[in-house]
Amino acid sequence: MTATLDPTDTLTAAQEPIAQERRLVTDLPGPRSVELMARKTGAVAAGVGTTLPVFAARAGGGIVVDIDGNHLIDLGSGIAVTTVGNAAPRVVEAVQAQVAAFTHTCFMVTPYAGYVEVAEALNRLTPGDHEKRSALFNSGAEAVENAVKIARAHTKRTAVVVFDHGYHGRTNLTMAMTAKNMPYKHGFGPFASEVYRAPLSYPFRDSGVDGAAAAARAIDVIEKQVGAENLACVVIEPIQGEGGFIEPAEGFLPALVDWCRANGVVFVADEVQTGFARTGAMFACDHEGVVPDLIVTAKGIAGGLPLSAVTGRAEIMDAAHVGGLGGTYGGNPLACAAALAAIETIESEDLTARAREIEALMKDRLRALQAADDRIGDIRGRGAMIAVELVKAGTTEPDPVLTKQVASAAHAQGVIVLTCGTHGNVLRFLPPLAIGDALLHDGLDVLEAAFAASR
Ligand code: PLZ
Repeated sequence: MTATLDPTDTLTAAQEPIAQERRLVTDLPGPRSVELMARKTGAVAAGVGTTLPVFAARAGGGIVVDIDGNHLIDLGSGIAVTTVGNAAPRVVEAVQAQVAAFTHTCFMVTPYAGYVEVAEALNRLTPGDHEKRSALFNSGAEAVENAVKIARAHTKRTAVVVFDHGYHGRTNLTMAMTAKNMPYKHGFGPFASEVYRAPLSYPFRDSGVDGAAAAARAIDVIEKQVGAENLACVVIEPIQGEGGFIEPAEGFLPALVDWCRANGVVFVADEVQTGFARTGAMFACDHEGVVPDLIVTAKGIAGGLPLSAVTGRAEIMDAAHVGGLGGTYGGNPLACAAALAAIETIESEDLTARAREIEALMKDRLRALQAADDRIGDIRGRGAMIAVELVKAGTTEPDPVLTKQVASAAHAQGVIVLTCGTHGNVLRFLPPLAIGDALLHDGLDVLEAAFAASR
C-alpha cells in the first residue's frame, strides 16, 4: 500500500465538499499515516516534531481529512492560521488566478499591485487613524525581527523589552525574545543581546494585582534594569499565545502604551497569533482601544499562505533607509492574493462576530465543565482563542500530565487540540471561524469524556 493518495484521486476528491462531521474509519493513526510517519522519521530532521501522527489529505470548514479517510475536528487551525477556513473558496480562487498569471518577480525588482493593496488594507484595518506604512515578510518571526530593526532605526537606541511567558519565534533574535527554554531555545544559544524581560500581568496567578499595579511593576523593572533612554521598543502579545493564552488585567496594556509614549519608546504589538478576527475583534488591541506604534501580523492574514507584516506610524516605518528592509520572497504575489481574499472573507462574512459566537458557546460549555471539576483552574481567552488552565485539584499548581492526557485522549477520538503554557498545562482551542456549532459541540463532548475518563 502506498501512503499517499494518487494525485488524480486527490483532484477528484477535492471537488467534493467535505462532510462536516467527525468520522473515524480506522484507529488513529491509520495504516497510511503509520507508514508515512515511518518515512518521516527516516527523511525529516528529528527536531521537527508533530502534535498528531496523522497526515492530512484535505481540509475545509471545521474538518481535516487524513490520508486514511478519517474526518478530524479541527480545533487548532494549524496554530491560528486558517481563520477563514482551510482552502477557503475566495482564497483558492484568488491564488489559482495569481499562480497562472505570475508566481514571483520579487517586489524589490519589479513590483506588483497585490503587495501595495495588502499594505493599504493593513494600514486601513490596524488600530489608529494616523498615517501608516506597511512592509511584508514571510513568517511571524521575520516580521518581529523587522519591527525591532525599524524601532532601532527610528529611536537610535538598541534595547528591546519583552515579557514573561512571551513567544516571538525561533530565529536567533526572536529566540532571545521568547521566554521558554524547552523546546524553543535549549542548546541553541548564544542568543542576541540587548533583550530584557519584564513581568507580565497574569490574573490567574497574580490575584490582587490589577492592571495598573502590574504595569507599574513592569515599568519599575524596565526603568531600573534597562533605562528608558536605552530602550528602542517594548514588544508584547496583547493576549499571549504559546505562553498560555494569558490575558493581562484590564488597564495593563494602556498603561504600558502611555509610558512608552512619554518616553519615546516604540510600542510593538505582536498580533501574529491574535490578529485578523481571531479574538472577536479585527485585532486584540482593539478590545481596550490600544493603538500600538507598530503591529506585527502573520498567520491568519493569508488563509494559510506564508505572509507576515509590520504596520505602523509612517514616521517610524519610514526611518529605515531605502534598501534596508526586504527579502527575496517578502510579500510573494500568491500570498498577497490570498491575503486580499482572506481579508475580504473576514469583512464580508463578519467573522469577528462569528468569533464572538464561538467564544460564548465554548465558554458556556467549559464553565459547566469547570463547575464540576476543580482541576480546571481557569478558563480564559477571547473569540475563537480560548484556553483552560489545568491544575492539581483545588490548587494553582500546574498539571502538565493531565493536560497531555486529555489532549491525547481527544486526539485518539479525532479532535485536534493543542496545548501551550510555560508549564505545558494549558489546553487551547483555535477553531477556524468556518466551523459549525455542531462540530464545536461534538469536540467539546469528546473533551468532556476525556476529562471524565482521566479521574
Ligand atoms: N509571535 C505571537 O504566536 C508563532 C509557533 C509554534 P512564525 N506561534 C506558533 C512553534 O512551535 O513554532 C508566533 C506567535 C507570536 C511570533 C510567532 C512566530 O511566527 O510564523 O512561526 O515565525
